[in-house]
Amino acid sequence: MIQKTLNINGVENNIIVDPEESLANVLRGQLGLTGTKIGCDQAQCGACSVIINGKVVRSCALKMKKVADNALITTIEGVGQPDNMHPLQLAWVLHGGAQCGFCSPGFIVSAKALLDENDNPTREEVRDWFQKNRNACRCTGYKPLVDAVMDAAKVVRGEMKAEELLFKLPEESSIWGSKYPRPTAVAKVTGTLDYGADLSLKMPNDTLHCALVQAEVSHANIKGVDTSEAEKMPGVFAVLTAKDVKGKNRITGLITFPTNKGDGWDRPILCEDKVFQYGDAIAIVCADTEKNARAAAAKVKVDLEELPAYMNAIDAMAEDALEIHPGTPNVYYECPIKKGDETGPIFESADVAVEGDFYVGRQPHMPIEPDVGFAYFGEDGKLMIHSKSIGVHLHLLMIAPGLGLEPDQLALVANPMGGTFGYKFSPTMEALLGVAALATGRPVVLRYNYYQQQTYTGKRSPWFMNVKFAADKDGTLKAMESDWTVDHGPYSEFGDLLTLRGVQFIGAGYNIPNIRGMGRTVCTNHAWGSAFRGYGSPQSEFASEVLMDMLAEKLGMDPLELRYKNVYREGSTNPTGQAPEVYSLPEMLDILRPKYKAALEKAKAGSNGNLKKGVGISVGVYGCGLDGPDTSEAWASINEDDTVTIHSAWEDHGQGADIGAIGTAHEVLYKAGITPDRMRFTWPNTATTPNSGPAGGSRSQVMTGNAIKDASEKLLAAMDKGDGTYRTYQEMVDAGLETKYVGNFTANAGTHCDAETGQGCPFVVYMYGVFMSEVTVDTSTGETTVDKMTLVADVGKINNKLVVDGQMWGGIAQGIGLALTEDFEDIQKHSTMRGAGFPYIKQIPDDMELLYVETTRKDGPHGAGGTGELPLTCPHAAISNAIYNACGARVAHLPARPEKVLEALKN
Ligand code: MCN
Ligand code: FES
Ligand code: FES
Repeated sequence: MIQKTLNINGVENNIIVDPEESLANVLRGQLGLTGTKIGCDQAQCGACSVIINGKVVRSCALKMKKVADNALITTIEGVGQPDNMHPLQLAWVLHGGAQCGFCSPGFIVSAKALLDENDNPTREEVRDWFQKNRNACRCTGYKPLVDAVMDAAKVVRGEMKAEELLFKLPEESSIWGSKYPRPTAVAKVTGTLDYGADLSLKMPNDTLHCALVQAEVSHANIKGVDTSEAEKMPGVFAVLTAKDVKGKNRITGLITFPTNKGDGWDRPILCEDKVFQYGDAIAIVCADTEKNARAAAAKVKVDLEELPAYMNAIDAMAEDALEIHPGTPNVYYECPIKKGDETGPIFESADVAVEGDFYVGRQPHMPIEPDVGFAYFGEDGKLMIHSKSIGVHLHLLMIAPGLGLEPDQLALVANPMGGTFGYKFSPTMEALLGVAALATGRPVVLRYNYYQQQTYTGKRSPWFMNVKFAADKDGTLKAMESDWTVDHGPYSEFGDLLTLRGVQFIGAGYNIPNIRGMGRTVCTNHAWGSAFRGYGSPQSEFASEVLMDMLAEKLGMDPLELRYKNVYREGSTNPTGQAPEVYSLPEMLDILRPKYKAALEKAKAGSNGNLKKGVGISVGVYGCGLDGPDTSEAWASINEDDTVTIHSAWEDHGQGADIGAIGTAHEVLYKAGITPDRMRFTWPNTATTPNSGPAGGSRSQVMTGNAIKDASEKLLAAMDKGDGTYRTYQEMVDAGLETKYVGNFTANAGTHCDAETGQGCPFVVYMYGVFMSEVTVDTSTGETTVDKMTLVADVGKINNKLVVDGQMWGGIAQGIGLALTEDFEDIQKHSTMRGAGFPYIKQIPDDMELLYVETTRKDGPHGAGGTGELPLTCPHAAISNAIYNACGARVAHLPARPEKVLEALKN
């Protein structure tokens, strides 16, 4: 141990520290300054940025022995406090810079150092700064962060008053459609919002820290587990294996279709006799500190008999491949699509036909916050599990039997989260925490490091697709044939639902009267497939959108005009035979057309030597909801202090459940004079909040929004005195009226798709987008730069413009990553953010244009549709099409890394 004297945020601290400990851990663990976050813990994300003697430093990578005595350190807490915010923090709130907010303290600290050095930076200098300091954001697409720095700089220079950075309430009282900042924004930008790892540092002293013993091979039989050495390690309280699990020791996918050949009970909590994928948990060590737990975990000996590992669907489908789950074929689910007439004869007589093979890869979610959770027993003896769950009620039912608990013996709570992008639609560590708490009777904490985040959470499932179009010579689509194979990793949960997305979204956006096709889900030994923003649409639509361009070329037609001819209009049906609820695509293409023509001209003029410029477009469509008659519940109550609480389990990954709930309710309740600052929301907790369903499938604004609207309308009606005035809480009580109202919604027009034909009305509301990408390809290196992205979007009426803009920018940025760099194919190489191709600021264009067509959705609250997944439906197809337009390289196998572009150029 060494003693250090540090000046932190103007206060001298004399502290005793381990010289090998990181500054980030000392700030957070010893000094309680949890505003400094730890994301990657590998100097790659900037979440831990602090200023030391005027320089930005990533404190996770700085050992205490290297910190100079008397160093002047500024953390986010020293930049500004909630009641005295720095202009950067004000600007972050105003521009919606904090979505999940996990990166915000690091960015703001970094920007503070920039402005201290240069109070008049250009936008490019701001971008260079964040690039140099490795500040990474997964939610915002960076643009609003640069906007915020530019505004804050004006205040620092004295050209703008700080008050101008405060949101002004619109005069007409309604905040619907406005840029009202989300209620959690101030806590996020000041580092005062506690995320899972922050909360776990504040747990009681008898809390145990867990570490996992994980498989380091992808497929094996387990012959024995020897925990004896680990049990003797310092600080160890217990080493738990499958035999310590009281229940079924399985997590179930719950909603498997009857045609699924498995039983849905294929995912162990702790592996018993087999390892199914790299990283599978075999044992849990519970100890006094995380360090001791991890050291002991390394001493557990696992005797394995390695088996052939099937690392992709094609290998797992081979004749001689072993069944990964003995008794269940590796191809365990198939779903056909049959719409209209047989397509064979149509293809034979068609004027034109095109065919292509496509692949969209294993995109990793890469939230900045790695997975984290804790568990303990509540006063009533209930096992409480806090995590990043985005489906608390769903996950409770998925894990309870495995733990041997009745559902009412367990409660799941969602912590504030640093992004999930869908990986938390699957339970990750919840059941492991449950096992540890049940076996030890103590509070337990489990934190994944970034390596575990990458290697042992679900990933986007790779799809291999073959699609064909038949068309008339005027470009009218006549038929489609499709075949798709989904590599879902070893666990079946939601795999069939994902595969069904191929039925629903290959060819979406176009009226294709006749379709035949077949999709299949394949069990493999690579990372298990979990939901990822877009959920099947980025795979499905990549195929049909690149094929549309191939068809346009064959017909000698412009790609935009070919799409214009075929998009949904009155009388059209989508691939599942459902009439679209709105027909906005023609209008959206009309809006894009002049911009597209100008972009083509600009590209032609701008190409120079090896630097070829090109323009590509694509259409994106996705549904809002869980297939069929999706349902949600929410409550509205008036409180003693005359504030209103909206109770729901709308989980907030970072997308904005807080403002989603409040904005939707306020549009009803402002009539009673309730201002948004007098409205509260709830953090999801199965014991105290209603079952609003998971925050996936871009369903919450529509489903939970409708339930909130219903509850709010009932509350408003009860408050209404009938003379234009409204009751207070006390007047409600005096009048004998309830103060809490239950709201419900069921999407009654929704029907499940037929198992034989895929026909049905799976969603009552859809989102529509038209993407345009402008790129430069360096034909000497194969490197692609995205210069500009444009999105014309119809997500119905907009609840909160700040949120929706932010969703679009952030989703497009993930689409650029999907198109060009992101992958998790190579378990070791792709186990870090940088290794997996995380897009930093310079990879994302500053020029991103958003245009909206707000068509009222009759089934959405106040006309709103969903939004979260639209921006990641198909931006990558526009980029691939732009690469072709630039240089003639058709890359249909993503990501389009330079070597693939060069290879395609040769062909
Ligand atoms: N919204 C709006 N107006 C509309 C539609 C939506 O203002 N017409 C707002 C909503 O109020 C909400 C947000 O947009 O704040 C997204 O709403 P919705 O589309 O209903 O989606 P969910 O709330 O169900 O969120 C999930 C969705 C999904 S499925 C993924 S994955 C995803 C996403 O949202 N993960 C995200 N966006 C994300 N954003 C961040 N920052 N982090 C994630 O992990
Ligand atoms: Fe330190 Fe990522 S750079 S946590
Ligand atoms: Fe930047 Fe979520 S707001 S990572």
